[in-house]
Amino acid sequence: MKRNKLNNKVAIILGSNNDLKHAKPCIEILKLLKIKHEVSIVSAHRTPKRMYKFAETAEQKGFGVICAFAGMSAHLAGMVSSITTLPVLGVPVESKKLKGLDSLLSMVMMPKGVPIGCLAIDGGFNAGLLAASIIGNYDEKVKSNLNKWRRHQTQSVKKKPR
Ligand code: RP5
Repeated sequence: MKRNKLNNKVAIILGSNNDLKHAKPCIEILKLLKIKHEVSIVSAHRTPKRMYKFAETAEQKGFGVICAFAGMSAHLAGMVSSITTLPVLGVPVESKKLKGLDSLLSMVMMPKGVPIGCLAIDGGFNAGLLAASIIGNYDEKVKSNLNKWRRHQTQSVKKKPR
């Protein structure tokens, strides 16, 4: 697919409106690092045609990374990755009955050939940081913001507990 601009936007897709609260930490760090992002609800099983269209057009819309939040039988990240070669970061959402173990196993055990990067259960903050690392490879401003954030984190760790 022909790229006509720098793909420096992050797409955050949610399997359900109920996943929004789990994606908040991801949105927070992307905002802090000044990374362009768009959030939308894209369900693999409830809106399969929307999911297909989203994945098929994500690259030409300028996205460089997709962060997919889903819970339970969480096939969203894998399905989207089967349609695009953009990096897809799956965030397993904590579910009520199995506490997110169902979501985690649905994502992390992708069969050979169609990979996703799987974060921890409710690992949205790290998904945002990882998205920044990927985009920082070709966007100097993002790289510099990420390095600054890392330095600040290191400096904020006290030597003595209180
Ligand atoms: C998935 O099923 C969503 O990602 C959500 O985490 C889970 C439950 O969805 P709701 O019934 O809460 O909309 O599709």
